[in-house]
Order: sequence, then structure tokens, then C-alpha cells
Amino acid sequence: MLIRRPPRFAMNDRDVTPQSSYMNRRDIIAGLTAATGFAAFPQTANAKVAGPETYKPLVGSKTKYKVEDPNAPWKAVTGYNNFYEFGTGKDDPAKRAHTLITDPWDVKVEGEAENIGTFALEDLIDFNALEDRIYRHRCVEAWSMVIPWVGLPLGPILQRFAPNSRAKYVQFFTKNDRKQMPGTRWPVLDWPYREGLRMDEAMNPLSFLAVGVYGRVLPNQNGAPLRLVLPWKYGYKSIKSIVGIKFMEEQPDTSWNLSAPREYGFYSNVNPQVEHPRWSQASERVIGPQTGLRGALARRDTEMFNGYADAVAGLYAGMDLHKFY
Ligand SMILES: Nc1nc2c(c(=O)[nH]1)N[C@H]1C(S)=C(S)[C@@H](COP(=O)(O)O)O[C@H]1N2
Ligand SMILES: [Mo]
Repeated sequence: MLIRRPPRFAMNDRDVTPQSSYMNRRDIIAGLTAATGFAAFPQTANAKVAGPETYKPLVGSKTKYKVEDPNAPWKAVTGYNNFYEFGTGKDDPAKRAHTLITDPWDVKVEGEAENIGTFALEDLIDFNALEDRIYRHRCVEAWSMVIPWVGLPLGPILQRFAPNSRAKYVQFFTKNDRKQMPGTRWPVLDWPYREGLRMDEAMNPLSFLAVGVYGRVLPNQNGAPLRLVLPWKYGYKSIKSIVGIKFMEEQPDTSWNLSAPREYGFYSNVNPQVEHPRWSQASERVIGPQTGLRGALARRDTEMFNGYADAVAGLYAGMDLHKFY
């Protein structure tokens, strides 16, 4: 198959986010570092992360997907991460993920579809037609952040591969390279990291493929150059640094479900009524600018489907969500 590589960051006429908004974010970060009693947010306040100006700007169209609460600061979004291929600590990805080579980047598409093959990132993503999405991210570890992504909806991209009638599910794979990803030397998870969705979940308009965050190309620690974002599911479903997509008839296996099936089900929908076996999912610690919106502790009650029930509850009509967690 022919792999074309047009310039990845070709810009169009629309303006990039003005520098002044980054100034605002820096002010927020300064306030964050100065804040005392920061028990709610211990490691990140110290983590050294490169500022947004380090990353190439990306232009996305104005979003209709917004969250009322303010965005988490850049420093939190890019300095407090889960990316076990670079270690299990929250600041490991920011420290170590620079070894990941993200350009050139190919994605192998296989399984139950007509147009399978290997595609260059630039053939999958039209960098001149990007959208913004501001979503609340909810980690199974009971914290959340509001994050402004840049990318494209997943559904139309999957449709271009022409999945056939046997394609009931889709599985995704992260790159697996010991030289570039030091955490994969330890068997903390079944590598490559993999995740899966039912086709109708993947086609839902909320399902998003991100190539950027905060109007900038994704930092490696956030899953560059291509990662999934599924706002109604726990964070671990939003697989990073995707190199494989497989259309399947049977429900795919997922790394977290393989490692601890009682703790991590296939669906992984945010659900305050279904407890994680070791802790409650009824509320969450908000990692945000800590402006006192909800007081110093900044906790909020977790919402069903992370607040996106209007868009996704129909996908699970009639299912016992205690059984299909
Ligand atoms: N390949 C891969 N993808 C991953 C993970 C991971 O360890 N490896 N961690 C997941 C978890 S648990 C979360 S909460 C989110 C975190 O995304 P963020 O660091 O961009 O906020 O990425 C998810 N995607
Ligand atoms: Mo997570």
C-alpha cells in the first residue's frame, strides 16, 4: 500500500489560539504553585513540564462540546498522567516519554473491513479539519480533569475502512517498543496495551481521536501522536499512541480486563453506583485551577456516564450495568 506523507502541521487561515490565553494559563499555574495546603494535588505541583509554546500549534474549529467548570491547568494535563509504558508514577510519563518517536507514524488496520492496510497518520487525520472538544476526563482512580482536546470524531474515520457486517467490535493497540518505552520491560500489564469498544460505542459522536490538547500537538505523555478520548468511560479506555485498529466479531480482550477482571470490565462506563472493589466511585477529586469553586477540597459527586448520559445512555438500554461494568 502506498503511504503518502503530506506535511502534518499544515495550517489554514484560521488563527491559532492567541498567546494571551496561554498567559492566562500561566497565571493560573503560578497561582496553583503558590497555593498552600495542596494535598489534593501533590506531585504535579512539583513536576517540571515543558510549556505549551514548546509544541506546534494546531487549529481546531470552535467546539460545541464544553464543560461548565474551568479547564485543568496545562501543567496538570501534561504533568499528571497515566501511561504505564513509561512507568506507573504520575510524573513518569512527563519525565520519560520524550523517547517515543512519533513521526513518521503508521496505523495498521485489520480484521472485518474492506479497506484494511497500513496508513500513515496524515492519511487518517485531516489536519486542516480538526475540531475542539472540551471534555471532563474521569480516571477510575477517582480524580477528574476538564481537558480541551483537538482532533476528529472517531466514527467517520472508522467508516472509511468500510467495516463489514461481522464487525461488531473494534480493538485498538498502543505501540509496543522496549527501546522507546522503558516501562514495557516490566510485566505490569499485557503489552501491547489494548482496548476495545462495541461498534455502536465507537460510532457515537462523543468518541474522539485526539491529536492535540490546548491547541497544541499532543505531548508524548498524553499519547502522541494519536489517542482515543471516550468521555463517558473511565480514563483507561482512552488508549494512547495508537498503532493498530482491528475490527472483530467477538468482544476483544483489553489489557486492564486481562490484568484484573473483577476491577476492570469491558464497558468501564463511569458509574457512581458501581463501586470499584477497592474504593468508591461515588465522588471524585477535581484537578483544576482550584479557584475555590467548590472549596479547598474540590470534590464533586460523580455523575452517571460522567455527565454524558443524554448522549450515551441509550447504548446500554436494558443492560444490567452491575453485570456489564
Ligand atoms: N497506552 C496507554 N494508554 C493509556 C494508559 C496507559 O497506561 N497506556 N493509561 C490510561 C489511563 S488509566 C488514563 S486515566 C488516561 C490518562 O490520560 P492523560 O494522561 O492524557 O490524562 O490514559 C489512558 N490511556
Ligand atoms: Mo485512569
